[in-house]
Amino acid sequence: SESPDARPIKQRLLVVANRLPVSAVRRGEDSWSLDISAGGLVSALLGVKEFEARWIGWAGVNVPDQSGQRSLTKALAEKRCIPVFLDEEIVHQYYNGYCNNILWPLFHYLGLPQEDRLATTRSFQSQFAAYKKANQMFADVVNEHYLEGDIVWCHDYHLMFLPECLKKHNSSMKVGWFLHTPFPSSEIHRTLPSRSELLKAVLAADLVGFHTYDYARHFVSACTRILGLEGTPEGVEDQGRLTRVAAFPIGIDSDRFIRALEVPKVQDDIKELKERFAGRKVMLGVDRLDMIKGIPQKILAFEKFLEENPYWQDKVVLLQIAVPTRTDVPEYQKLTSQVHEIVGRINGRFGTWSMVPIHHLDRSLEFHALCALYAVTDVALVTSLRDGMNLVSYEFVACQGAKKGVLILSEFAGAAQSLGAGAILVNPWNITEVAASIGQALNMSTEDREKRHHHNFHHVTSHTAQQWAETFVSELNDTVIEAQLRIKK
Ligand code: ADQ
Repeated sequence: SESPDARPIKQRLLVVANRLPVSAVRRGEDSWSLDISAGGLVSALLGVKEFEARWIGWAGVNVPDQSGQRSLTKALAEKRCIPVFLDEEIVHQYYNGYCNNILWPLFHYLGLPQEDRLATTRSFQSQFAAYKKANQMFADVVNEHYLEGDIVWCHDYHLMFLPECLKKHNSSMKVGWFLHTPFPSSEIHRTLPSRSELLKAVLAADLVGFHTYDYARHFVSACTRILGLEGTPEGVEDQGRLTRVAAFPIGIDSDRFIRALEVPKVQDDIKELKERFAGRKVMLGVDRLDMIKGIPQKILAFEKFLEENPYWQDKVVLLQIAVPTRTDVPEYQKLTSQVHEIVGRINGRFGTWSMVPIHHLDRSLEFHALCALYAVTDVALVTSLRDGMNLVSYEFVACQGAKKGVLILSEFAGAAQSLGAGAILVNPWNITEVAASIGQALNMSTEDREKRHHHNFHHVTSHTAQQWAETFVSELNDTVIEAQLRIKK
């Protein structure tokens, strides 16, 4: 779609995220296989038709040699992806260290164990230095590929420094930043030694977006209380310059899920699953195996429900699918064995020779298999302790056109603000309450289920990922134009 003089016809959108939407695996000296991940962000941006999107990010591999870097860059160019090369030491300090050991738990209100907390305090400065250095490396790649008029959209907690790096180099660049996790209360944020630097760096953007109004409000409070700036209904003002701050709740590509249910293989899977679990209600949990997802709490609540409701003991099954993440980190290994231990105990306690109450899989499911599972589920259990949005709840609703099952949803997931009226909202820390809500869901009248489902289905199909991306990008365009008009006046 480029004109003969090589200037793009459509406005270009440079999407900068820590990870590219493809994973590269080296097959030979100069040969690469590229695995495209069809995540929410990818399909969201495929739907943004009036912009030509390019991706900038890390491909997830260490490529120390020049020739490998050249061949990977070439292979990725065909997918409209531009790599940022990070070496092992940077990945260790920036990604594993500052991003995942400090920002991730903090933004989700999770404390670290005492010994980790002390170790983290000691390594804080070097990790923060690596974080800034990595952000500058992303900025260098953006600057190299930027053409005047491009829009630059930075994503997530990995790249909070990026807006400042970009604006320092070129103050007329249109820069937006979106956070996929919660932004915590300012009282939590102010415990970060680098609290002010991070806030100032984000404020360099023209538009700053969050999933919910609450996260946006927390961010504005942090800027007013920690930096002493002025919060306005529009955003944050610093000596006459406004950074617009707003909520842009993400969605999913709901059509993709609805269409998948028509695929013959999916229909076969649905039939098979229905036969396998005939006579039992199916409950489902689908999560990355992360502390924030509240998986042990969910399983303990299910145990309590079985304990208090002997009638249901052989009439309900919980399928918990947990994709392992960060398997090299001791905390995550501990979580895995904890979950295995609880599942084993409950299955030993309530199982028989012919059935067990919990099927737990430590793996990722392929898209079509996941859709079939969503479709046969009677009750979905999303019990995140904190979650920016939680797309699993949206995907479940999209696949429930026939069944109209019930969603039990944590009040600490961003999704509670959009699907709250249709779901049963719970406090995931309160196992008694979650157990009671399982009973309520299983016994719910058809009329009530349908009413709740329609509410949620309408929301999920009318607030899609494509609309989310379009709204953010066009607001970013408008924000910049308004700011220019203000300066002219
Ligand atoms: P995540 O924490 O990854 O995302 P979520 O929003 O639920 O959480 O998205 C997970 C995605 O992975 C879903 O598309 C789901 O289908 C898929 N997935 C999860 N488990 C799977 C399994 N076992 N097999 C196959 N697929 C699986 C972060 C934030 C969220 C925010 C999103 C988007 O933490 O709060 O909603 O980004 O902004």
